[in-house]
Amino acid sequence: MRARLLFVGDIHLGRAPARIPPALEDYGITARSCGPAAAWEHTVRHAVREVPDAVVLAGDVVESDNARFEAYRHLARGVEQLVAAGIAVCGVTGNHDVEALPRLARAVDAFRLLGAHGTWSTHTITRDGHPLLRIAGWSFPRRVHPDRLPLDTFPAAGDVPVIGVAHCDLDAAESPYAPVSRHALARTGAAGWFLGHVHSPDLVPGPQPIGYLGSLVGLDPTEAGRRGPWWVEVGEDGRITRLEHLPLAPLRWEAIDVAVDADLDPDDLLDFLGKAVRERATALGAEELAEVRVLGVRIRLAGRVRAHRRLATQLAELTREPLVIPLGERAAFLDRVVDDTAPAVELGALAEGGDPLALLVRDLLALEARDERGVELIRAAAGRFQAVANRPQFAPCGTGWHPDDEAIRTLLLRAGRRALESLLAQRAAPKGSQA
Ligand SMILES: [Mn+2]
Repeated sequence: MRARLLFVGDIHLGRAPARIPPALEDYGITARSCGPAAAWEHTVRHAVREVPDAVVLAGDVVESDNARFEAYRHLARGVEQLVAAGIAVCGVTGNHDVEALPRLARAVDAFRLLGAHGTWSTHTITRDGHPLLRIAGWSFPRRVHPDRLPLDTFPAAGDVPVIGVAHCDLDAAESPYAPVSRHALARTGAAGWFLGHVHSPDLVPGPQPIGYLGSLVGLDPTEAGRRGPWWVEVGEDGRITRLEHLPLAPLRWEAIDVAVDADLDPDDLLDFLGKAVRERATALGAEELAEVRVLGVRIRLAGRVRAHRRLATQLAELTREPLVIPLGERAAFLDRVVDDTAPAVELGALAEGGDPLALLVRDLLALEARDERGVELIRAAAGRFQAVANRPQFAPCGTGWHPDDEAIRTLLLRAGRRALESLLAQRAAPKGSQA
């Protein structure tokens, strides 16, 4: 084998993961203790145990150039531990750490900053003085870089194979963050490309892996699924022979879709949600969760429920405070429960006539069927949403709100079903037959 490497994506040391409930403190867990610093510690510990030829950082290692001193100290200490274990450490800057990472390189002698000033440079893995593999990196020279990643100067493979590392925006030509196409990266002839910037990991094993390493730990509920560094092995033929995503993050986010039975009793909701979380933990398995201290879960409930109205009330009641669910030596919490359930009524029968209920039902059916009328409703709503989002008082919020058609459809269905139930309840009130 030519080389064993550990690649690390966006760490963002100095940022605390969002939405960690204070109630977890009873389990000894805080946003800080399960965040980037802890994920970095797990990564360093793993590397010291396995002793790869190099640990390679793909940028956005620290959250910002003026990140608290503590973030910088965590980073420097980890690098020193790696170097003391005989492991080379190199990396490139991302858009978040254009100054902080070069500062680290000046302070910690053994840390090799690759691609300073936007010019490619390489770290060479050697054995008995012979070069075996080069890691070629490019660093963000400034916080934004609307020009393409400069591949025309990429140091292509010569005597030994090359692996590329950069912080960049794949297949997003208009991006201000060093845009580059996957195709252009493939043409460099590198054995693989390991990238920072986008926080969803998307590398897959193959003859020439190219993709994002992802965040080292999920920084908010949208960063769901496995998180951690990537173990990479390069064979004698210069090809990548092993590519493995190691689940070393102490915090893991999961998004779960749960189909609800029509007979669900809202009084059993707490047990029902707890069961869904425990089932997910079991499905993930002990190995996948070995390093996970806390599991943050979003649940989406779907299906038709007879006691739908009571379910909605119960849900609002239950989720006022985040629910913490003990899971052996770790804890899970419900970050949010999204209620996409619908009342168990036969809509077709209610669609006749010209009363408000029938009009509403016809719109709901149109949205469900995504027919011409449904599309028209989505278009109309999109215009209304946009008008609100464009109001000047929302300008400080930044890039604006641009929901896609499917998101608008979901919002309309949710609101429409709620209105439907209110109308049904009013109609049925004298008989008291509605849940
Ligand atoms: Mn990042």
